[in-house]
Amino acid sequence: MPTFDQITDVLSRQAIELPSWAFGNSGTRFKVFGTPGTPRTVQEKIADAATVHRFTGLAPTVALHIPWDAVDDYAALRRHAEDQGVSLGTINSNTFQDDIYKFGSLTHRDDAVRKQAIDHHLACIDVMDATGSRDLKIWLADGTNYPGQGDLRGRQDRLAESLAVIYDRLGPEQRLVLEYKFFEPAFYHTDVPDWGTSYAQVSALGDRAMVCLDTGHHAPGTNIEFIVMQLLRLGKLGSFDFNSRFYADDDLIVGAADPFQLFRILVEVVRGGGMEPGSPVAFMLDQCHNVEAKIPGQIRSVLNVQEATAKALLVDTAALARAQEDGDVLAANGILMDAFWTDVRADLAAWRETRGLPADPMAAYAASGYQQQIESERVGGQQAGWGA
Ligand code: PSV
Ligand code: MN
Ligand code: MN
Repeated sequence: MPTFDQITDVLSRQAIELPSWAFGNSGTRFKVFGTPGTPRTVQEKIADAATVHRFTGLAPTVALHIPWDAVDDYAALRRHAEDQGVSLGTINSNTFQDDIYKFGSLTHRDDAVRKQAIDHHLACIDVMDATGSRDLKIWLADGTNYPGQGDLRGRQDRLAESLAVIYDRLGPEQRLVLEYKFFEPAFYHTDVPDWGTSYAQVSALGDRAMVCLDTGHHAPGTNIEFIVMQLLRLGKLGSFDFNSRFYADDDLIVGAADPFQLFRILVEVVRGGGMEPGSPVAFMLDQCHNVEAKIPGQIRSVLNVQEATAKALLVDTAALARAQEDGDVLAANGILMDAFWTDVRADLAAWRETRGLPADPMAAYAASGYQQQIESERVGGQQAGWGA
């Protein structure tokens, strides 16, 4: 097994993007609980995200959601982020909350609605130009509830046409990532339900269109690490939305529900070159903190990813390859499990200190007074955007 010192180079390159919406109030269709200290503006969301980065060194960028985070002056917002020590990251489009999109957006049979949805994405690329963002992330709520409600084939063809217009507008350094989700809000069919559909659509566009894999967007029992392997093998894994789930798209803290699954995913990321310098894979969180404190929730999340990554890097790959070649099933499985069961927490804590970071970022945040300060300064925080 490699020593901890042998994996710190890779660990020091790790960057996990935070979603602005994780800092807003969120909930379910039953109730949105207000949390003291919740940001009132996008500037305050960025300040909270920058706080997570200050305590962990793991989260140098913040994803925005348009129009939830819309401002008049994106160049000024970019400067605000940089002043706080972070950059603006992925721009997320939103064609799922307006009445006009009731029957679809980029797939809509009415050209006028489709044009409005396309124009929204073009406006998002204008935002990216001003913020310096590389990625446009598209998740669509498009789908139908009843067999016969829509022409599945026609919707897929229109999706391809709409995406081509959007892709054409990207700058040479910009990318489009298309996220899939097997159901919800549509319950019969979803227009981008799985990695294969996303892969087919982005492959038709070009090199700078890739798949976004949200860990919460699969049917129970799906072997997600297999999908990770396949997309890396095909050179089309653009980004992760990390979260964890017990039932559906729960958006809980990554690594909370199934740390072993997170480890297995990261083993395939490492195996497929996803942690190497210049890798196209972007790591993001897509979570909501409905009942727990938001900033510590994000700190815990990025630490969970770091811990699982360390374990994945500790796999003795030479011994594993030998055991696989020998057909030694139990030895091979044992080698993987040895890495998973290795407790890396003390090594990570000591290593953080050598980098000028707190050994225990959760405790350091709790002792910092930041939470008390925002709770006294901020009154009337924002909702994340849905769940009311
Ligand atoms: C909806 O399922 C969703 O959670 C997708 O995962 C998106 O990434 C996110 O919303 C933000 O649009
Ligand atoms: Mn997502
Ligand atoms: Mn989701």
